[in-house]
Amino acid sequence: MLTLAVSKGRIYEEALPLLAAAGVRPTLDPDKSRKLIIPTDREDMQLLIVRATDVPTYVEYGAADLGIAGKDVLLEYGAEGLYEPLDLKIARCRMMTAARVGSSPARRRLRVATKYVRSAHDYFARRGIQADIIKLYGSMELAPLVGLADCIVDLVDTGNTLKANGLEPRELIMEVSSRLVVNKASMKMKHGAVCALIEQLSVAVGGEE
Ligand code: PRT
Ligand code: MG
Repeated sequence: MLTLAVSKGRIYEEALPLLAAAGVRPTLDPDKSRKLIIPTDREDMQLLIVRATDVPTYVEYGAADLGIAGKDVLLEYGAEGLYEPLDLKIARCRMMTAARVGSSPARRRLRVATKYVRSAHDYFARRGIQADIIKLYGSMELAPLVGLADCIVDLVDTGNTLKANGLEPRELIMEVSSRLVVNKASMKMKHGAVCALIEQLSVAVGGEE
């Protein structure tokens, strides 16, 4: 049995066609069912519905053989304990800094609010900028409006969320997409099945990997 951990929402929606091309079709809709273990029409494969940020945990500990997670999540988690064999090129967005429209650079030590503490820290350190990183769990856009921070680091897709809150994107930190991750022991113990799936997904993505 192969188990794949995936989050509901945009990653799940965009992964469905790729999984279907690899012959994996869920037999339940996780939005209509309360079940967290979703069978598929492949008897040797099931899906686990978990929070996006929990995907690496399930895979590293072997509770799932495989997973699909955003590069943003993998960098925060520290993915040394996982293989990352394939860029699925789905759920794409950009990790960016953003600040109030027209605001000038802070004259004191920069304060940055984000849920991406590690990526933000690395980004400002690489650029030689001293910054205090303030960890938030959501509604980051609020922080610059109420003086909690000078800027934020967040994911941007259409830019509508920033705009609606009087913020503008500033610097691009990285392009983000979702990756297939594999448990290290599963890669050895279930080598044939895991590699066959990687190959099928790779063809579906249309990449040369
Ligand atoms: O939402 P929930 O709290 O359940 O969990 P989650 O936010 O971790 O999951 P989900 O499904 O929202 O995001 C899963 C993954 O999708 C992320 O880890 C990213 O890799 C990827 N992704 C792609 C995005 C976006 N695009 C995105 N736009 N994740 C979040 N957003 C958010 C962004 O944080 C901001 O709040 O959408 C808003 C910006 O969108 P625009 O279009 O207004 O710019
Ligand atoms: Mg979300």
